[in-house]
This record gives sequence, structure tokens and C-alpha cells, in this order.
Amino acid sequence: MLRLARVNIQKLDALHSRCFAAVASKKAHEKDIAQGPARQNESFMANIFRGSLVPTQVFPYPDVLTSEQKELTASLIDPFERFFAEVNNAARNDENSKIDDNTLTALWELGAFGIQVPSDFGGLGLNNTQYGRLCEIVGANDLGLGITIGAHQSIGFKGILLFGTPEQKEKYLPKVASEKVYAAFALTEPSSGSDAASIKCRAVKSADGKHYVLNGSKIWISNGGMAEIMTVFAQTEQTDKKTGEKKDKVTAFIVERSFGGVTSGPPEKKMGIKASNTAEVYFEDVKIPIENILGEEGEGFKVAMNILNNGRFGMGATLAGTMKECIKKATEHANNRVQFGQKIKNYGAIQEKLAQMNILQYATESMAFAISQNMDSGSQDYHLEAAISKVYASECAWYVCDEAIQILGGMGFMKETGLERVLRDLRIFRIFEGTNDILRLFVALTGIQYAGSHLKEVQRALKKPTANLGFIFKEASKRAASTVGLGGTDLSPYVIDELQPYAKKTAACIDLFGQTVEELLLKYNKNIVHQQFTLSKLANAAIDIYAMIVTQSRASRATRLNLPTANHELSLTKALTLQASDRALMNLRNATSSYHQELNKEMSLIAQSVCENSGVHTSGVIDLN
Ligand code: MYA
Repeated sequence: MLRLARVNIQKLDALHSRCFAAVASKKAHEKDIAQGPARQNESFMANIFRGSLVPTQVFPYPDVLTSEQKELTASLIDPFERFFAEVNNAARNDENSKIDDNTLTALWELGAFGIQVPSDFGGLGLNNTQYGRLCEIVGANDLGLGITIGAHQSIGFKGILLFGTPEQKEKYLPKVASEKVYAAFALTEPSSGSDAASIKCRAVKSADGKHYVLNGSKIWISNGGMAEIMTVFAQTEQTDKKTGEKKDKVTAFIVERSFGGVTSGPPEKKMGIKASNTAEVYFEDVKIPIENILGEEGEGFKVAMNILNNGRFGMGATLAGTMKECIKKATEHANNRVQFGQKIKNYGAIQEKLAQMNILQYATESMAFAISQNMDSGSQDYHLEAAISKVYASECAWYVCDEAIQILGGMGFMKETGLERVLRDLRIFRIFEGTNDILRLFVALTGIQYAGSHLKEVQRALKKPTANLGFIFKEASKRAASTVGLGGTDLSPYVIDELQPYAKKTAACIDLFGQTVEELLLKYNKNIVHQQFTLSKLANAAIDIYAMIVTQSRASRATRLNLPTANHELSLTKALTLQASDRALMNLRNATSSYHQELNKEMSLIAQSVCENSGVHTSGVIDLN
């Protein structure tokens, strides 16, 4: 679906038909509507694309940890915090572009490399929520080190946890959890970044079928210079079971450096996360035993996507921790710094910044833990939310750190304050693990695809109205209610009284969201995939809606439980809703307005002209002969 990013027109055309063939013929929706729908997609966000409210993932705010799990998590917080206070030195790691061996050893001893590996295999055996809580501590202290342990477990060996056979788990998990063997995730190549399916690394099956021989190279691999075990993606020739046609399809492999033929380049010199090793990895005639295929042969693209989906919430949790630390530094300064005879905390200009930073931190954390807890409850439908949380967290963290530096003024710009390192470290978070631009398209197009399949259901139902009266009536009343502003969406049962007016604002956004998706689908049909200016606006509205929903849910919970922070959380939620609902409505109106179509056209012309001229293309300000 997102393949449209490629410039090859032929591929684009093929893609369009594929995309809309998918919309029209998703297996789940092929059944006659009268036979009843397929498995209900529980994703709150996916459902608002089709104008439906499915509240189970978000209301009430999930709370999955048992008291034992809470106790275990609490018992780990102290050693993790002590490690950062007493052993690790983030500034030194950054300066040396390396984490020293003693620090790494201490991290292994903490169990920080195998947080989610079951204890039978030597790990800490924590779930996503518990892992997220530890990620917050890591994010508050050292993002470079965070990527070292994150690339190892969040993506490096996650595929073995998710898709490994019992033998693969038994062989590899103990090593990566506690035996000081590093792991990496090797997907990106020089000509394949966002377009992950276009990788060129190739593995050819031996005549006896016992192994594959892998050739090619990967770039920018986190832990690439030190990993002994890698999850590697390569093209393999597959025969279509139905047609007998031979076709290249991606397969995932577990590759050991010890197989031979695996080498890596020197550590890349980077702007930030310098402590994390990033390197090229080369594969030359690497012999991979057949039993090291991860998942099904030819299904490697989905393996890659699912590993990435599964790890994304961790970035949200990590960056919620980073923001906390930035806010702490900014607050300490605001509380003490005197200018014009007053502490600067008393000035509105500073108060506005501090409040905004806290609002964004609250929403980021609320997203991350709503997702982790849904995942822990066994939900499979978290992909859209995970992508949203990654985009939101990485942009909010950048904003928060930048504003913290602004509050600290000249002090913020000094290395010694430690915020310049964090800002440098943060920059990559909007780029890796799926660029925010690609993830916005992913959110919008995946949601639209889901909505499109629903529209098909409606059309099909209308063809046999007598058999589908109930369904048609429900659809008709839903549309009538939301079109005449009667509030098709009702969030009132889910939030506390004080948040009712805010929930109404969010409901209005959800109604307009569903209508906008439908309008766009009817207007553009398959050409919706071309409308990136519009898709980004839709994604932005989706992000704002999710932020409102998770904060309203979390603040309602805090109030119901009478938590000491409840009033503050209500303020954060109200302020966020006032900002986000306005912005979401604006984005949704803009998505269909002719004014914005004209603007998009002009923007597109400007970009084309700039590209044709390899840069700025204006007359000189001063006319020189
Ligand atoms: S690792 C490298 C990261 N790279 C990327 O993220 C690549 C980004 N690109 C993509 O994700 C894909 O290529 C896109 C799809 C999305 C553009 N879930 O035709 P398609 C299915 C499930 O749309 P394309 C790094 O950065 C789709 O439904 N399924 O595909 C290291 C379809 O299925 P079907 C998905 O147009 C960072 C099929 O695939 C998904 O080619 C280090 C084809 O789809 C999905 N998401 O492009 C991080 N997408 O055929 C360290 C597609 O059945 C972490 N599909 O209809 C640190 C964490 C924090 C620290 C922790 C401290 C402790």
C-alpha cells in the first residue's frame, strides 16, 4: 500500500490495483454480510476510520498488572535507577562514542538485555507493561545506551520470541538474555530504507535443500558491529502454491556471525546516540541452515513488520521517561532562576512552556501504557496505535527537550547541562523504526483500507436489503445522527462527569473523522493513495484523537481511584483536549476543503520547481550583472 513512495510508475500502477483489490477483497470481508462479520478488529483507531466506536481497548484505562507483577516491577526500579546513578555515565558514553565494558557487564548483570525473555531461558520474564516501566528509566538517563539494549531485544531477537520454533528459542534465547551475546535486526540496505520490501540481499537454497547461501549487505545496523546473532531479511525465490509461478519473496533468517562470511564495518560517526554502535554488515556466501528460517519461508516481510509493530510502544515509554527528565531540569531552573526581580516560574511565558511540556509527556505516557497493556491482554490489533505512539512520542520529546533548553537559556546550550546531548540523541527517533512520514501514511492508509472494506459491506448489504435490514438500519441511523450533528458518537458512559464536555468535543472529532474518511474514499477511490498531503492531515487528526482518548481515560481512572494526582491529571487532560480537538477539526476540514486543494497544488508545484532546479529557484534580491 505504501509502495506508492516509489517513483517507478509501473510499480505504482500495479500497486494501485493491488491496494484497491485489497480494499475490495480482504478475505475477512468476502463473506456475504448476511453470514455475519469476520473477527472484530478491536483497535479503537481502526474502527473510528469506519465511524464506529469500539471502546474496549481504551475505556476503562487498561490496568493489567497483578499485585505480584507490580511488586516485581517495583523491585527492579531501584537497581535500574542505581545503575544509572552509580555506574553509567551518559556524557562519557557520548564523548567516547562507546559504552565501556564495565558498564556493559553491569547491564548484563541487571538482566537489562533479556527483560522480556521468559525466566526459563534466563531472562527477567517481564511483560510489555513492566518492560515499558523500565524503558522509562532508561529513557530518562541515556538514550544511546537505551538503543544498545533496545536494538538487542526490542527488534534484534524479538523475532525469535515472537516467531521462533521451540528449538530456536531453546538455542538462542539463553545466549541473548544472559550469556553476553548481542543481537541485531538487519533490514535496511543502501537502496532500501522506508521501502522495506525492496531489499536486495539474496539467499539461495542449496540443491539438497539443507541450507541457504546469503549474499548482500545492510547499513545503519544498530549493534551491527558487535552482534553475534542477527535477524536478517533477504529475498528468496518462492514458488506460488496455486500458480506454480516463481517469485522473489522476503524470508527472515537467524544468522550467526560464527557461520562465517559475516563481517561488519567501523562504527558510523553520528549526530547522536553515539554510545550505540551503528555499522554496516556484509554477508558473503553465508551458509544458513534451513532450520534457521524465522517464521515461514517467503513470509519475512510480515515477520519484519510484526517485529517493528511489537517494539514501537517501547519507544513511547522510553521517550516519556526522557521528557520527564527534561521537564525536571527545566523546572529546577524555573524554580530558582531570578530575572527582573522574580523567579522565572512566575512569568506566563515560562508557565505556558512548562504546562505544554507536561501535557505532551502525560499524553505520550498514556499512549504507551494503553498499548502495552492491550498487548499484554492478548490483543493483536495494536498496529495503528503503536505507529501513532511512535510518531507522537518522538515529536513531543523533541519539542519538550527543545523547550527545556529554551527555559534554561544559555545554560541549556552548555554541554554540562546535558540537554544538548539529549536533543542530539532525540533527532533520530523521528527517522528510524519507520520514519514519521511513512508511519503517518501507514496509519492513514491502513485505516482507510479498513474503512473501505466496510463501505463494500454496506454496498453488498444494499444489494440484498431484505436479508440485511438490521445492518442497513443501523448504518443509516449512525450516518443520519452524525451528519445532522446529533452526535453519532457518545463517549459519555466512559469518562467522569467533569470530563463530559471534553468527551463531547472528542466525539465531535470522531464523527467528523468517519465522515471525512468516507468522503475522501468516495471522492478519490483508489487514487486516495496519491493524496499524501491529505493523508498526513488525516493521520494528524487520528493522532490528536488518540491523545484525547487515552488521556481522558487515564484521568477518569485517576479520579475514580481518588489518586492524589487526579486534579492535576484532569487539568492536563482538559488542556490537551482543548488544543487537540481544535487542531483535529481543523485538519479534518482542511482534508476536504477546496482551499487546501489549491494550497496543496501550489506546494506541489513549488517542490517540483525546486527539485528541477536542484534548490532555491528565485531571482536574485539584488540585480547583479
Ligand atoms: S530498523 C528499520 C526500520 N525500518 C522500517 O521501519 C521500514 C519502514 N517501512 C515499512 O514499515 C513498510 O515498508 C511500509 C509498507 C509500512 C512502508 N504491520 O503493500 P504494503 C502488510 C502488519 O502496504 P509496502 C530501525 O530503524 C500489509 O497489510 N502488516 O507494503 C532500527 C500487506 O499485507 P497483505 C503490515 O507498500 C531502529 C503487506 O504487508 C504492516 O511495501 C532501532 C504489504 O503491505 C505493518 N506495519 O510498505 C530502534 N505494513 O498482503 C531501537 C504492511 O496481506 C528500538 N503490512 O495485504 C529502541 C526502542 C526503545 C529503547 C528501549 C530501551 C530499553
